[in-house]
Amino acid sequence: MFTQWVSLMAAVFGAGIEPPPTLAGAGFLTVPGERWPLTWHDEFEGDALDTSKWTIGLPWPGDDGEGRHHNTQYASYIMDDDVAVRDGALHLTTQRRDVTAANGQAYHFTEGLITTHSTFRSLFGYFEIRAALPTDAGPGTWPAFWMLADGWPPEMDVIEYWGSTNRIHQGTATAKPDGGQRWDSYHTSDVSLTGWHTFGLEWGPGYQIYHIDGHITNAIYGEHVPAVPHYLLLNSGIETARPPLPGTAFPNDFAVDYVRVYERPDVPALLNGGFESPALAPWGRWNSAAAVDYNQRSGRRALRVDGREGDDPASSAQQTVYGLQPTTTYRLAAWARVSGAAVARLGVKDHGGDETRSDGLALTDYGELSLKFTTGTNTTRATVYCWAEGPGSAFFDDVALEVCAQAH
Ligand SMILES: [Ca+2]
Repeated sequence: MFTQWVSLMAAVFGAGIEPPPTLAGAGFLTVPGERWPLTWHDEFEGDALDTSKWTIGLPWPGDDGEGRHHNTQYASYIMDDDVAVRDGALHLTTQRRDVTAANGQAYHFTEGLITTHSTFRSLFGYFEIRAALPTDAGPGTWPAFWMLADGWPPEMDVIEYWGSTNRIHQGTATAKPDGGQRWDSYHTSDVSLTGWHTFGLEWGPGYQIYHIDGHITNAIYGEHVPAVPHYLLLNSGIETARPPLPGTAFPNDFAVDYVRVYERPDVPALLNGGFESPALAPWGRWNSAAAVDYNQRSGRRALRVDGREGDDPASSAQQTVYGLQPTTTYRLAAWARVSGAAVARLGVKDHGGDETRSDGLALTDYGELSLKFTTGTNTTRATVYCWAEGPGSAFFDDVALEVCAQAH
């Protein structure tokens, strides 16, 4: 079935089609797609794996000592002949067959696994594959597109699929400060995964946003988000815990039409500055702060914060921006308007310098507030906030942070 699909897709899209040089038009990114250049990709044309890009086998010894078997979670042994390029796609196969490792351990299933461990790593970016999962094969399959750094964790799973439960995972494992691992995961068995789909990850300073077909599935924010280069892995696999049944179809294919990596433009990672996300994230919310669908300056929503009223405390929204350059001056700007006698206040703190504010008075229509601040010599973050002083409400929209100049 997949061979037919792939042949059809290759006829339609393959045969030397160049990938888009940018992500222009991709509306799901936090930075306009025009600004994301294609930096690394494999379209899997031709009839052989491009060994300038990929290496077969684990980049660590594994429990067989030769990088051909991960650990006891896997029932499959990695074989070169489970990796093939044909009809415009990569095919990572699993097979039911008996093989014996050099250390004498016998396995009853095989898989394909390739990595860019020795050839390519990226810090941040947008990573996407277009792939067909073996959804018709039955229980036991465990294909994945994932990313690792040296050591574990971190691990990022752009797509991980278990045939036993038709379940997927997209998410990131990181080390907890006090030991152990933290997983920021999205799991579902409720999406149709038959045929071809794109699976993507946007990754920048302090955030990661996972996608299926351009729809956000999992957004992770915070200082724990990895900030070291990662390499790519693709594998078909067989799991030990829920092994194949007699009816599981072999061989089966994890087919990958392409792998594309776009470089994230080096701009501050202030996110959701237009407050278009109803959940406000990654803005933290204090008291009655909310994304509202009126009084917006652009798009569909604005932020509303309320000043102190009687016993009700003032509300505010704040966001910590990671990945800034130390000793660098930034300009923070926002558009604000007020109702009642409220004062709209835009501010920045925790950036290694004095807390700085800009107040907006009597803004019956939207006006711009702005300020400049300089990060400290060892500070790569800043916390930005919007709040209201006095009775009434303030509305904020189109908050923006940009680098001004290197301080001298
Ligand atoms: Ca807006």
